[in-house]
Amino acid sequence: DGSELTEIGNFSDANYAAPNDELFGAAKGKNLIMVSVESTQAFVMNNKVNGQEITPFLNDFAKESLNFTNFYHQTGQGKTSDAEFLTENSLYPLSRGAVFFTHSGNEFNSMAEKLEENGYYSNAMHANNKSFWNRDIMYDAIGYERFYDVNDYEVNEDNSVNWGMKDVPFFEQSVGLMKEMPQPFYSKMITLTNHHPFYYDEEDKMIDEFNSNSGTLNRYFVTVRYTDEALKTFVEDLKEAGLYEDSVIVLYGDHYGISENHNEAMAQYLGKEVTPYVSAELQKVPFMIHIPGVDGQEISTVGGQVDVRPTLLHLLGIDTKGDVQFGQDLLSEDHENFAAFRDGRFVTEDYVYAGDACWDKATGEQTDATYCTPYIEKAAAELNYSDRVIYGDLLRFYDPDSAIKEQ
Ligand code: GP9
Ligand code: MN
Repeated sequence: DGSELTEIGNFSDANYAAPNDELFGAAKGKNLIMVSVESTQAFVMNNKVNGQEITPFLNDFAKESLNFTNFYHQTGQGKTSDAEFLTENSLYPLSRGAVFFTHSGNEFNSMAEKLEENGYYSNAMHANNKSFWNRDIMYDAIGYERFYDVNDYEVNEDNSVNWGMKDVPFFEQSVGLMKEMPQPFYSKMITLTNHHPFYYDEEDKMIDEFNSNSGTLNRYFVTVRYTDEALKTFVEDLKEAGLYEDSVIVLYGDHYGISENHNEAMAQYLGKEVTPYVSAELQKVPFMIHIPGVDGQEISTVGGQVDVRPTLLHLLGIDTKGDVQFGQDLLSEDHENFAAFRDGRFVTEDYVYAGDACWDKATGEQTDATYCTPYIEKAAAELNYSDRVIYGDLLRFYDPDSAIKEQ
């Protein structure tokens, strides 16, 4: 009931990290373009395969952005949809199944809704069947005013590969749609080409495959490189359309592309054994925020997708105090270095908890379990409170003007 929300609201309020004075509102009034970059892990950045750069565009763009270099995905079985859920709501996804399917009738207090209250036209853009991941239903609960799905794009055999429309034409046509949108707008976009099994057209191959016993990993580099190029053309198109200077561009990797089934090939690529520690570190995904007129900066705070909502809203000058959320503004001085994975693993400033062991980040070796012990409870508490919000549909009791806000 409502009192359960009060208890959880108190937990959430105690967790609130006040905005950074300098950066609060640094992007006020700008369009927000957030791209969920399919299956892109952080290890490909500033890295090469066969001597060739894998993400030349991202590497450059990161330098002009607030670039978060210790940022982890926190998804479960709901994959892309879990990443969407995390970033919109600052709630964790579920330990089993996809919350997009199981709780699409719930009420939420999404970033999209908050932006609408602040005059934004909110929409999602993804050139796939609208019912994939139950998006057509869940997007109503999240509150997007419009979902530009496959039917809003011109998709044909020539501009498709693997799962569907290629990223380059997707971005190109999306900019065409953006030109017609009322401003400021919030567009959440989802790429598709760099998706397992990472099939590509020969004409889109810009670097050579890796050479290991995993065709999946071998091809992955080629499709990541393609998506990197697509992002480059996207930014060029935004400039041409006159939208670039008025828009904040946010890129995040949704989840891993290379599962542990490919550890042997991954070890060959990395040149080291994939221990539970390395495996956890491989869950880092890119996260960068480009704000016109704001200098690039590397931010090494440990965080995850649950932190995206408060971070972005604060940059846009919208406070999140009193909101029921489990993330913290990554730019806040009060942000705690912490990222809980959905499966109980976690990362702190100095330690990684994985494979039921505590690992010292300084050495990459196992260390005394007691260093991790206090955080085991913290991770469990956050996940548990978040689960209760979802299972009890507790946000139906949330009233932004109620006492919860004042506590
Ligand atoms: C499908 C796309 C892929 O529309 O978002 O989903 P995934 O398999 O990565 O969860
Ligand atoms: Mn995905």
